[in-house]
Amino acid sequence: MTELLKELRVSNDAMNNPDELRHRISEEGYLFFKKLQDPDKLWALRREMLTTMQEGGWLVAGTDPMDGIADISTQCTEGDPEYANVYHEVYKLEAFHRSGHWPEVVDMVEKIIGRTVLPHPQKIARLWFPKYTAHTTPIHQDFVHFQGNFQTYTCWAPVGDCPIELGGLAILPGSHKINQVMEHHFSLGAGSLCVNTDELSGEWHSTNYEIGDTLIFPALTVHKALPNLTEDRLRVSLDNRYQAVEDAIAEHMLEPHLNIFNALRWADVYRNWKSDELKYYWKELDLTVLPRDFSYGNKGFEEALELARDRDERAVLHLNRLIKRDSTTELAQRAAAVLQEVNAGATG
Ligand SMILES: O=C(O)CCC(=O)C(=O)O
Ligand SMILES: [Fe+2]
Repeated sequence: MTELLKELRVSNDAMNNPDELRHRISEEGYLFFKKLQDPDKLWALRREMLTTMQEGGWLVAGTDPMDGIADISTQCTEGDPEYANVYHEVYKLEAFHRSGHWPEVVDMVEKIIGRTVLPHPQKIARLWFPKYTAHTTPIHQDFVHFQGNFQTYTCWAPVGDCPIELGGLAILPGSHKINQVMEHHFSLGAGSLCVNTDELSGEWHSTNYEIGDTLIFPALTVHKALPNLTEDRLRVSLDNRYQAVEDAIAEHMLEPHLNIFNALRWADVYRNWKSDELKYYWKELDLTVLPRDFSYGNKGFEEALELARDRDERAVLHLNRLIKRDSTTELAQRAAAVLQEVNAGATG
C-alpha cells in the first residue's frame, strides 16, 4: 500500500520574509519548516504525554514510554469512550496546552496572517495506534470541522520523529485554490468526513518528519494522514489551530476537544495546573463567536445510515461506535433501528 509521495517544500529560507511566506502559502496552500519548534521542549512533552498513555494502559508495560510501543489489544480511536478516557488525561497536561502558545509557532502564524493571532482554546493531539489503518484520517478540508473563517491555520507537528511509515500528514498543494468548501462524505477516521478522490487532482506531498518540523496550512487545503504501518508504534502529534483575533471563531473551538460525550470542562482540564496564566485566556478578548454548523456532520451521518442498510462494514462499525458511546441520543436510536433492520434482514 505504498504510494508515490513528493517531498514537501521547505520554507526555512523565507522564515524572516513575511511577503514571501504569504506568497508561498497563497500559491501552494502550505508552509513547511524544519525544526520550527524546539526539539528539547517537544521531547519533554513527548515524555509527559506517553507516560500518561502508559498509565492509561496503552503502552506495553515495562517499556520506555519515549519509545511509544503500543499494546495493540487496547486499540481505539476518536469516537470510542476508551479513547476519550486516556486522551482526556493527556488533555489535562498543562505542558500540552502550553505548547499551543510557544512563540516560535505563534510568531510564525503572525507573520503569515499579518495580524494579532489567537491560538484556539481547543488544542488537539492525535494519538494513533498501529495496525489500525481503517481509522486513518481521511482526505478532507479542515473547515468542515473547525469552521469560523477560512483564514484559520492548522499547525501540524509530530511529537517525536515521524517517518512516512508512522503515518504523518500529507497535503495536496494548491488544493485550497478552489476557494470553497468541497462536498464531504461519510468516512471512518478522525472527523468521519472525506472528499472523494475523483474530485481531486495533483500529487500528494509529505516527508519523513523529524521532531520540531511543522506544517502550517489554511482551512481549505486538502490533506489526509498516511496510514500508521509500523508494527507497534503509536503516532503522537499536535494539530493546533490559529487565527486572527478579530476574525470569527466557531463556538465549539472554545471548548475542550472531544468533550461532547463526557462533558469534560475546562475546570477539569485545569485541576492540576501550576500556573493560572493560560487558564481561560480568551475570555477577556472581544471575540466574534459563531454557532457551530452541524450540517456537514449530519450529512455524513445520513450517508452512514444509507451505507449500513447496504451492509457497508465501515458504516456498521461507525454506527455501533456511536451507539456504544451513548445509546440514548436521537442519532444513536436511529442508528440502532437501522442496524436492527439489517440484522433482521440477514437472519429472516
Ligand atoms: O493527524 C491526523 O491524523 C489528522 C490531522 C489533521 O487532519 C489536521 O491536523 O487537521
Ligand atoms: Fe485536518
